[in-house]
Amino acid sequence: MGRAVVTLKKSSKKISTMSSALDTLYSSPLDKLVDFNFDEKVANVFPDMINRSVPGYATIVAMTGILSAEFYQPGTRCYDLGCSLGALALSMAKAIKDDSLKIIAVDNSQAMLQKAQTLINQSDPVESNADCIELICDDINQIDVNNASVVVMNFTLQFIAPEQRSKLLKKIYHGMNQGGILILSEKLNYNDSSQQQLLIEMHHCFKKANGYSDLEITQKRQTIENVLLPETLEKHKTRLHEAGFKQVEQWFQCFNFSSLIAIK
Ligand code: GEK
Repeated sequence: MGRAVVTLKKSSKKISTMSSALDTLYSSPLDKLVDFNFDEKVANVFPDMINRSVPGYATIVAMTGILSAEFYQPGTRCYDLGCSLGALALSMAKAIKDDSLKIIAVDNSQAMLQKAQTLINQSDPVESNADCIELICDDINQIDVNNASVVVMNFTLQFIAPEQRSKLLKKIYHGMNQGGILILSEKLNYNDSSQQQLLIEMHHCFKKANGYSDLEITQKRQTIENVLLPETLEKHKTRLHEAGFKQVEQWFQCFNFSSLIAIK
């Protein structure tokens, strides 16, 4: 099996710096706040950004390896949808012991995938088993999902237009084998306003404890609120059942960040 391939459907663009840096993107007052997007600047600081912003991120990455090894069925595929730098794909590749393992990792940000490819190339081929990862640059609404026993969407569905979410989950369900698992992690919303406010405050405490200033927290919130659209836990559970999943369980929550498993 060859090295992982980046199938870039759009024109390829070179990343100037590949090292993971400290996220200071919102540390100075910005004249104009534009909607958050996963460009080269974000890709360059992404590991720092997600670890300091998403409570429990490292735990979810590690547990995804454990769950995927448990639910993987030999001869099937694993998918990491909205893979960013491929952290979940790498966690699965390391945990699943099968020479015929194939992991399809999809993202529509070229900047993210260029950096993911570099990280894969830099990883130890024996220990990481990263050769089994195929990177695809595409919209997850457009790709086919086939013969899957493990599908991961780690904080990706929240960026998909709400009216497209059911269709996407139904497609995933139909592309999975019986007994397969979908691991879905999302930021949550609450219908009760005091609960919503409390959970948001706790999340902001977490970010401040990780070194983000009030200015950084406010500017990031203003740029992301039009593109990251969280929903309630109940909404996610209902939609997963409607897609056909027979068992849906919340296995993790830290503040307003949660992860669910859905079994076909
Ligand atoms: C991780 N899972 O490290 N098609 C493909 N990719 C998309 C789409 C789409 N329609 N919309 C957004 N993305 C990763 C973290 S980040 C979450 C996932 C966050 C991609 C987008 O380019 C980005 O890389 C990813 O989804 C969301 O666990 O930053 O909060």
